[in-house]
Amino acid sequence: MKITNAKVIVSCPGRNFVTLKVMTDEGVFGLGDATLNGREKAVSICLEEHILPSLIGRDPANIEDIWHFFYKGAYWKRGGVNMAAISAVDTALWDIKGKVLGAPVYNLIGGRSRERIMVYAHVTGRDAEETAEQAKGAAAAGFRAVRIQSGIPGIDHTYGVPGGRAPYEPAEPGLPKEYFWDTSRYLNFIPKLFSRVRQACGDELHLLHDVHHRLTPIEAARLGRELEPFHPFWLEDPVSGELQEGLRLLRAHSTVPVAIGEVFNTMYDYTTLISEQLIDFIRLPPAHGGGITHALKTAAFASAYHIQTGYHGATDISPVGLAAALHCDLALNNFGIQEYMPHQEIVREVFSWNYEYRDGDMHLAERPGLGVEIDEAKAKKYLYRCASLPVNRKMDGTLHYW
Ligand code: CS2
Ligand code: MG
Repeated sequence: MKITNAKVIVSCPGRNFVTLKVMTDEGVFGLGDATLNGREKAVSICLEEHILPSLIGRDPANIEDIWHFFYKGAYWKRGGVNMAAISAVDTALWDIKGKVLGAPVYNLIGGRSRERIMVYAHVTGRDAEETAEQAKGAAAAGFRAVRIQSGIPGIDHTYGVPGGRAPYEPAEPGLPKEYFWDTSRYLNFIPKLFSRVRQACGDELHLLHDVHHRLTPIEAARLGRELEPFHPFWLEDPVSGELQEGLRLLRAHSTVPVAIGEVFNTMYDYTTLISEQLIDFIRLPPAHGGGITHALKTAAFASAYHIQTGYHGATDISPVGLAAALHCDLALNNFGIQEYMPHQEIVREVFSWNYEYRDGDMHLAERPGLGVEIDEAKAKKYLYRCASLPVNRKMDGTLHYW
């Protein structure tokens, strides 16, 4: 069997997605998600100019060898753009293998380890009261885990909290907007938010919170310690993960579980974090972390240290990327939880998929390969639109982490 052709499909049904389609001489084709929010064109050029010419002619069965050809062969290893491109190739090859063997991908990587995949929903409100109401609503709708984000008194705009009632979409039209941030107001408010939500929802609902890299290690330690009485399921990205040793400080002062890695791109970004047991959940999803092949290795490395998966699943991961994560979620013993942020309805015009949300869990139907299709004619109708993630400044204008 040979790869005869491959193409990159850039489409914007409500938001930008980059999808790789790899075709073979036997008519079987595979899909991979190459979306890198705000850097979509960089990945599509990387694929078209630097990767696909060397992919054509290879046997799609040899996934491991092809992975190493593009990883080691690039010389410039790692990096978000290169790894998003490799991830897409790898995912498409697993899709092809599943279709050739007539098996869902999860059956090729160990089979079902569980019946269903617990997900967490995004819950946001303009203040603690509204967030608590929304969390109650999500629990009533069946969610057993919710990520709570809220407007913060004294800060005009808070990440992930939409202005109106429309669902939040990461990336806004045009160039990056600039928002303002105040750590001290944030730190004073978040324990109150948790207290209010616990009061409204009781003890059983799992509560998660995304700090979005904005604290220093000692600030994160304070937050972790103050949130302990509300037993969060996790604190996400409390500190920017480039400083892996920084997490030691948080660990020394708090038992709050920590999730890190949605902006990472290989297992090597995790070496200190995992080997010193400084975190509890890995967030790097197959779509950005070297595809299914490298996700399995990262998860195996984590499992030796009792660390679980909690893959990034915001809407900038396409249905193809989310399906790749769900196959791993079903198969991996050290699965923890999966982020679930439903795509806009319009996305269904371009993609169809085999997963379904029911009662707090995701369920995967038994279909060969990944189980996701793309309608290329429809995809062409939605042209790429420039959209960006915002940037974040402290009140005095200093550029801060976003
Ligand atoms: C967030 C995302 O889902 C999350 O945890 O951090 O909204 C993230 O900011 C975007 O996916 C970035 O592309
Ligand atoms: Mg996050």
